[in-house]
Amino acid sequence: MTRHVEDPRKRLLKRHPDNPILTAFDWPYFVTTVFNPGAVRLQTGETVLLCRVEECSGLSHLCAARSEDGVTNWQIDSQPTLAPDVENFPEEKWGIEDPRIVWVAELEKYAVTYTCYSPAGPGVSLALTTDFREFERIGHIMPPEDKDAALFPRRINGCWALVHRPVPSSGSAHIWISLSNDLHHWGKHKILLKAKRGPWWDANKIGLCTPLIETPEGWLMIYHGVRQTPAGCLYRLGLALLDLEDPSRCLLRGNKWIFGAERDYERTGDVDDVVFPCGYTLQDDKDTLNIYYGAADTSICIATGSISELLGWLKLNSNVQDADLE
Ligand code: BMA
Repeated sequence: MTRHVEDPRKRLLKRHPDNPILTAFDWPYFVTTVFNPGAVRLQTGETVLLCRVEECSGLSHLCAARSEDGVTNWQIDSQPTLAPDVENFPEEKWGIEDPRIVWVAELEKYAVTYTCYSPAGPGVSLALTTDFREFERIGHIMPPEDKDAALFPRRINGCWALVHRPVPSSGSAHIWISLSNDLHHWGKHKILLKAKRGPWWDANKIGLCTPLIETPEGWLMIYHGVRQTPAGCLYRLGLALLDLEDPSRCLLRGNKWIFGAERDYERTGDVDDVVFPCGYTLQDDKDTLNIYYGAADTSICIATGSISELLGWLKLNSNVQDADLE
């Protein structure tokens, strides 16, 4: 179908023509689906994706895929790169999912936050690595039900900070921020962004997508909203801007979603109508983002966007009251 009027969001995120860039058919061992990858660009310029891989059991592990240009010629590990370690970490009994990766200069390590899943429910775990071959597990840092977590890349006012999404036994699932002195013990829990109510695209349940993007104007946050409909859930993406020195303060919140399932590979799959980014890399111009996302819980895709355009759009399409509006 073709629209007669131009989309006022002007396609802020542009899909790569080669999407999906990775599917289960590319894997060197037999898997069901690959999706929701964390992403990072190494000093060498190489892109590493830590992909969520679902096995035929239904359980997931993480597997690294490496590429020089971040789009083609992926070298995929011949076996799981980070598999559940159930003996030492029983919270991983039902698998590990949806990693977010951040380079932490102070530690000279990458911090990988991921969902640990067990009969107790999904929680948040943290592991550190330098090379995506060996991992040092910090372990289970947020108990169930909690997911969609990323660490900030540096301490803020002396504390490590984590964005995450606990699910209460009743009511809406908001995005929270928590602080720590040592990465193990977390406190000062505070709601950062509330799920709205009623017909809003980001009503009832929201969650962080990629790690926060540091800009001179604040931390740019891409988050997902889960719209419940009689036909199922619609996962869509929106933007918010957090204060640089106090990221629990939301400065701007977009009043429309900017990206949703539209192409066949996003609309149809194991879970229809899902776009779910967990990672981004920055191109050499320091403005263009490669956003890596899972499509329909089945494959891996890229969309590109300009940080300055995203910020420009956010300024025109939000107001301060929206940041708090339920
Ligand atoms: C969320 C997460 C994601 C998944 C999405 C859609 O709750 O579990 O891993 O992509 O649901 O199924």
